Amino acid sequence: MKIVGSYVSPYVRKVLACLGLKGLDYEIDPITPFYGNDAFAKLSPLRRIPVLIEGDLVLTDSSVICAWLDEAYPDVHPLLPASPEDRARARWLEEFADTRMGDVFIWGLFYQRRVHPAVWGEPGDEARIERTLAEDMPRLLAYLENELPKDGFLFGDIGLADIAIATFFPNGRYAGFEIDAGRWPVTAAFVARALAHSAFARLAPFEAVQLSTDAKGRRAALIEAGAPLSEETMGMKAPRPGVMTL
Ligand SMILES: N[C@@H](CCC(=O)N[C@@H](CS)C(=O)NCC(=O)O)C(=O)O
Repeated sequence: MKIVGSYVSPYVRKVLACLGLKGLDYEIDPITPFYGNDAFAKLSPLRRIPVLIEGDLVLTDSSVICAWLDEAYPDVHPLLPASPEDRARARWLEEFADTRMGDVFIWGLFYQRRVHPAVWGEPGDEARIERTLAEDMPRLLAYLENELPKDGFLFGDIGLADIAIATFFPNGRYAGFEIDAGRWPVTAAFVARALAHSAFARLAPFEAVQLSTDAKGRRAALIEAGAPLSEETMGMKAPRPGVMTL
């Protein structure tokens, strides 16, 4: 099984955490989507990561990939709870995370502070960052504070909904945002619990390498750190705007 996408994408992290829960081996081509070549564009019509490839099967979108993983490997660590009602709520929380948390954490913060300057060599949108921190983030955290459990995970053992939510917080931190545990104690404790789980914790060293290296030295440094890199990459040297940034 091969995953295409950078270790610091929240959607790639979500898929890798689910693969970890299921104990499945994979190799990874950890590209930033803007550097994807024509072969990548063929596999991922929106030129987004993650992509999963297994033989002739090519899947894009983290939710599609995780749903397939759960259906193809149902016996080890099911990702969704058992009852139809709980499954529906888990799917809603996954959708909320993918869509709204993606807008706030990624397009409002991480993209502006880390990706845009690194890829395009110019500062991100400061007005958008300010608005995100002042308005969007508090509203989002107020919602999560009511939805998340005080102890443990949403539906017993850690599962897809927990992972889909927690995966955005490392990107917040990489963009200089730390959750205020005094104001949002339930969410802060939940996120700390989830990120300490081995499904996430074992990925953290590779994220550190991804963030601290440039495109030239990255693959060698990741291999040195023990990351299961694919032999070939779909990365190229110059970036191209994505569908959302054209
Ligand atoms: N709904 C998609 C979102 C994937 C996504 O937006 N990935 C980002 C990286 S974090 C990306 O590829 N962005 C490039 C772009 O939108 O041009 C999923 O769940 O996989």
